Amino acid sequence: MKQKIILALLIVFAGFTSCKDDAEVVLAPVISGLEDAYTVIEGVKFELNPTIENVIGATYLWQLNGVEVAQTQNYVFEESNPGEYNLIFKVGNEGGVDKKEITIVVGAKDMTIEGLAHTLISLELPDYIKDNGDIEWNVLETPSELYRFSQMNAEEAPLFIAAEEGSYLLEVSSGEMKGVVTVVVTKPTEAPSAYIANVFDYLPAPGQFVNKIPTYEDGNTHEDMVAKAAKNMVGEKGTYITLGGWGGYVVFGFDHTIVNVAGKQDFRIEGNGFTNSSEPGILMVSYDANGNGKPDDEWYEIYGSGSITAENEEWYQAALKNGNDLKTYRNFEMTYYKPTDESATTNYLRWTNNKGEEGYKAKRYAYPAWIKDDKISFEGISLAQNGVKSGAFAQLKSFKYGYVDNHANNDDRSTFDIDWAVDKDGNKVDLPGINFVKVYTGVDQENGMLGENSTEVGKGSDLHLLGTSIVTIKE
Ligand SMILES: [Ca+2]
Ligand SMILES: [Ca+2]
Ligand SMILES: [Ca+2]
Repeated sequence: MKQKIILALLIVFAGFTSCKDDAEVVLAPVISGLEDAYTVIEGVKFELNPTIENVIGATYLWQLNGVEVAQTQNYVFEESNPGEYNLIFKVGNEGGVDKKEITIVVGAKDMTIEGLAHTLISLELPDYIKDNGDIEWNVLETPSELYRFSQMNAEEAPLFIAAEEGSYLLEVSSGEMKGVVTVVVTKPTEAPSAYIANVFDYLPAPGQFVNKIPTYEDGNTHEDMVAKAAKNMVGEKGTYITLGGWGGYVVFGFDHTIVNVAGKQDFRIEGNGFTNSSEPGILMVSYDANGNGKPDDEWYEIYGSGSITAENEEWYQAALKNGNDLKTYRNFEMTYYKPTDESATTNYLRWTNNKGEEGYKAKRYAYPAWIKDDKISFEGISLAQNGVKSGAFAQLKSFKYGYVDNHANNDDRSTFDIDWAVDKDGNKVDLPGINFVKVYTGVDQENGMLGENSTEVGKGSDLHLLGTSIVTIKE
């Protein structure tokens, strides 16, 4: 019996030593079946099932962000905080150790943002992504094409707006991290008006119909005249007012944001233009970026066909022969002086401009009677002179597109695409929509009996609210 035990011990010992001697044959474990990176959704269990070769005598270790979390072959990952996680899996035995490092990105569950139709909606970035770089947005699915996703304010939050109710699905991503943002757009309790709702300011430059359309009455203040302009222009039955000569302007707005639908004209502004009676007014537009309901935000110019040059207009050669000044002055300034002598028959109303020119306007050009200042100055763009003599009269030729009072009211070219807007450096901008419009007379020209080129501005409307679909005009 004793011998047997000794023998057994010897065998065990021999076996032990032979194990030692055969160390090369105990192979180190090898991990496979794991990716370098995974993306998962917050709060969702995710099981990692690695395949291990050479498991004899193996021990397992999982570390999440440097902290041991398991000693099993499989590991179930679950995190409720979106972000990036570092997971290390180690398997070891006498033969050695294998190690796999994995990045797991936890994305947020779908996020919902609610807002009203015809109203700007700020898309606040989800917390898990807001400090990341390379943020990208995609519009996945929309119930209507009447919407705009705008990167205008992207550093803080992109802007979204829709003209129709429904759920608009967007995707936001930063590298591997992705989330779905659903914008739920509901109807406002009070239906917005499709037409101009407010006139904020009105200052015509001297002109034939100044003090007449609208009518000035003794004692009227500037505020009174702005209210009279509003009385004409606001609503479905809006009619026009005159802006007088070059630079005269009106500022008005809508009770909602007109959506800048991609590839579509967005709004119409009426005047009293018709063929050979075009008195183009330049448009500036803005949206209520600071949300105070007032037009005190950055203005953007609507780039029309003649905003840089009139060379592409059909009447260019005829106007050249007529002796017109066909330059576009991008930084034009003009000052009109209040007449001091109403009995004067000549040298009645003095004007100067920043081209070094000066002169007098005849008595039929009236200075706005409610303005007490002895001069008024305007600055902006001066378009090529479009009036061409024809017999005893002049034909006021139309620019191709992009101006008020330039084509008949029912012509599609009396409508505008907000995507024509450019910033002060001439760069295209991604406006989500507009709340406010400024129109000013764009041509400085007198046309004999017809008088000065003076823009008339009337009713304005939101094409999308009216259900009018006009594809963006190219020429
Ligand atoms: Ca548009
Ligand atoms: Ca504002
Ligand atoms: Ca007109």
